[in-house]
Amino acid sequence: MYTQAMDIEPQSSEAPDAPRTANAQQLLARFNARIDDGGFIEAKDWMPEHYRKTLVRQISQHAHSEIVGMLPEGNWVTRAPTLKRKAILLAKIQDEGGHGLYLYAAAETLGVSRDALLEALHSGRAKYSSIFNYPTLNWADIGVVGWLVDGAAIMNQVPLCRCSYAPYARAMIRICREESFHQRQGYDALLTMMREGTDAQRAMVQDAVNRWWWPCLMMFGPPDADSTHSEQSMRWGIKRISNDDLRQKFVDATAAQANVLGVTMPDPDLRWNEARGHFDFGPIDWDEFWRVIGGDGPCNRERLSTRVQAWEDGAWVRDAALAHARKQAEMPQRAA
Ligand code: FAQ
Repeated sequence: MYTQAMDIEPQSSEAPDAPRTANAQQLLARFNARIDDGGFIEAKDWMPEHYRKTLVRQISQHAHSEIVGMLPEGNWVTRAPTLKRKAILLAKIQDEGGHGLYLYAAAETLGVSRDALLEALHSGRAKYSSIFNYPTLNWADIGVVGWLVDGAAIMNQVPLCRCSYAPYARAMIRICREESFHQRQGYDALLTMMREGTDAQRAMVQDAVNRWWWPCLMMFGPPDADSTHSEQSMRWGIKRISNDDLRQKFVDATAAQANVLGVTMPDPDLRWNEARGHFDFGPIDWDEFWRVIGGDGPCNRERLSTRVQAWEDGAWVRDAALAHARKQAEMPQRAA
């Protein structure tokens, strides 16, 4: 059920991945040379079909993650503790919606329609980030989503600003700037609770960290040895840093921030390893990860049904926009 074999027509029957003609060989050689030089591929350039499908899969999953990612935070708009926090949260959620739009637009440059992408999400064929299948139980969860979830997202997304597919790379530049604000506002909210809050509020922060830490480490994807797409995506310059290396960078960065905050990560094995120059950390429960991305996480069904409901509720807007476009198209004919 949860696979993403996008049903996309090949771009050109004359240019399959395994080049059969001299012309196709030339196109592939030019594409490979540009990738090897660290150059960018634009939407109008020839590309192997597998490269295009890989990008559609990754970019659309990323777009879906942004819009599904609005849901756990949306629950807290009416319950934010102050006007300032409410205004920040509203702005952040709006940014995530914007990120979804940039990314759907980037995916569309690869010749797939937004309707097809959304249909794949709504039918359960498309994936979105595992992290958004966990619930936000208290206000500290919103701070932790900013600090750790956005923090993990930035770690993964900064290298994507150099992705070989230029429309994706360009979208990522703006997204990363905004994610950096998101991470800071989360950390700031937690710092306020830890420094100015009550013991009960400090306990809420620790509880939220305990629940989110391991799922955040899973955001980077399976270990390199079990990653289906990494090798090819790295060869093509879509991914620049491997899942495990990004996870390690994230652990190193956040372990130090946890000390300043005064919280403890729920991992007895987390400690600095002088010889490696990195933090060691304990084993990740990969069974949980595969269960969640297979559709059986704590909130998968709720998240998907909320998105489907939003799509159905918006039908009248799409109908009205189409009716308006038809009317506009008929106008010159009427005048004639
Ligand atoms: N969740 O071979 P790999 C955000 C799947 S945005 C679900 O290693 P790949 C902003 C993977 O698709 C967060 N599925 O895959 C925000 C594949 O299955 P498939 C989203 C996952 O593509 C913050 C299979 O496992 N960011 O948070 C996950 O080379 C706060 C094998 O894996 C992006 O999407 C996962 N965590 O590497 C919004 C960044 N990991 O497709 C609101 C762009 C793996 O064959 C509030 N994406 N899978 O059926 C990427 O960098 C990559 O796609 C990875 C996975 C690193 C996620």
